[in-house]
Amino acid sequence: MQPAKGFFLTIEGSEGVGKSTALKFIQDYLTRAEKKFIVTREPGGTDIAEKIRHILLTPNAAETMLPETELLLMFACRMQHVQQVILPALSKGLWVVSDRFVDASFAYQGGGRGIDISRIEFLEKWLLQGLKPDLTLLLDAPVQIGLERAKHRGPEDRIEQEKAAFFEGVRQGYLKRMQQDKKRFRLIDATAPLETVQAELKKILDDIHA
Ligand code: Z5A
Repeated sequence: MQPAKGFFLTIEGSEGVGKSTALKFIQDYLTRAEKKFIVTREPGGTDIAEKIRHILLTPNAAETMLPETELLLMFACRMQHVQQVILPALSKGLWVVSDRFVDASFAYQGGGRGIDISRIEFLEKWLLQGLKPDLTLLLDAPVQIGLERAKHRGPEDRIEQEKAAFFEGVRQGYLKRMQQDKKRFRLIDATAPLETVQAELKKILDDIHA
């Protein structure tokens, strides 16, 4: 499943680290650079995947979603997303910029929920068959800073309602995943002022672009 063309860029990080803000910056950069690109997200990115996203993120007082259900639904979304959106775009030579991808399952369902990593690796191997982002930007900040920033948004979704300990597991899950694939990841200090974060993003993009 390894496409020959295009560039696959993913943005990851725990709650409130500034992914959406970074994504907007990257989008503006690529537009100015006259790159052909699409911006997409997980969970979501296709009609079916967006419907599953709704199930995943809507709080449900009547029934608790099991961690395994959550993991499998994340991969169900991903399968649709990869086949319907990511691979076709990469094969046309486009940049694909995705707000989260498979690393989020290792961080949230692995680090956060405590699902054995080998189970997630099995799904990754089976369903993605070697597809990996060319570059993953990991925005990292201590959990309290992220939660503080996220406070100022609207009502919390089902996963956002989790406690700080869950997000600490998520953060550690991301850092562990990065250690296993250092060449693919770029760690960005999300506690830095916005201008510093954006200057770093610009430098990374300039380097790819060069
Ligand atoms: N999930 C999962 O569990 N497993 C999976 O496999 C996948 C996903 C793929 C949906 O993700 C949920 O699905 C998510 C993970 C889970 N659950 N959670 N939590 P999402 O990406 O749609 O939602 P999100 O994580 O809640 O991200 P977000 O809403 O996009 O937040 P953000 O992008 O990180 O933050 P932001 O809105 O850009 O920034 C927050 C605030 O901080 C905002 O006011 C900014 O102006 C401010 N900000 C940003 N940067 C800075 C700096 N540098 N300094 C100061 N202030 C800043």
